[in-house]
Amino acid sequence: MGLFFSRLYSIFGSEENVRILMIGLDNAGKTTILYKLKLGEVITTIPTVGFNVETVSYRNISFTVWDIGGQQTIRPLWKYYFANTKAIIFVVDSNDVERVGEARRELEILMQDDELRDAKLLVFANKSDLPYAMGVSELTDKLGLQEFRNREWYIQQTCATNGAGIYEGLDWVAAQVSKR
Ligand code: G3D
Ligand code: MG
Repeated sequence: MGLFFSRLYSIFGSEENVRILMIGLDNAGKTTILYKLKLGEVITTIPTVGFNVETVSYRNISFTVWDIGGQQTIRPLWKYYFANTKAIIFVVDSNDVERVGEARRELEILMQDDELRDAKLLVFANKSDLPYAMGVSELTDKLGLQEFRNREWYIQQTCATNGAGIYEGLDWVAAQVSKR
């Protein structure tokens, strides 16, 4: 069992249904990250056509993953996953200059959701190993992170394929949620 889950359990053990959501455009690297974490068995559910949800659970804590972007019709379903969300991990492909605007719009919509108002925001600037990957300051700017003034947020460079940066980011999440 991952250290991350044990830390969360020591913080939220007595609460019901604690959630961490990992979201981003398709191809950002979410599924790769999920398996890299080796948290346990990944369960894939398809609540409706075109909406795949991957979940790893440990006691009352679940780590839930799905793709966003270009699917307005299923957006109303998201809210079923928003209750008790402690943190959102937004994964972006640092190498995809063409879709960073789309990623920003999706992130803005997410951050406006009332259910998520207290959730911490961790951004994984993934695929940082690729030669033309945007750096943290460029992505901070392109994603408009400075505009989230009432939110605790942090951006971490990652490479999901070799695991670099993932635990540093999760440590930030665990430290933030323990401050509540
Ligand atoms: P998603 O779940 O967000 O849709 P995936 O994304 O985890 O399926 O990853 C999409 C593709 O990007 C995969 O390649 C995966 O190996 C690759 N990828 C993920 N993270 C990184 C990274 O940090 N660096 C590099 N170079 N590639 C990464 P394939 O070829 O399997 O589609
Ligand atoms: Mg995936």
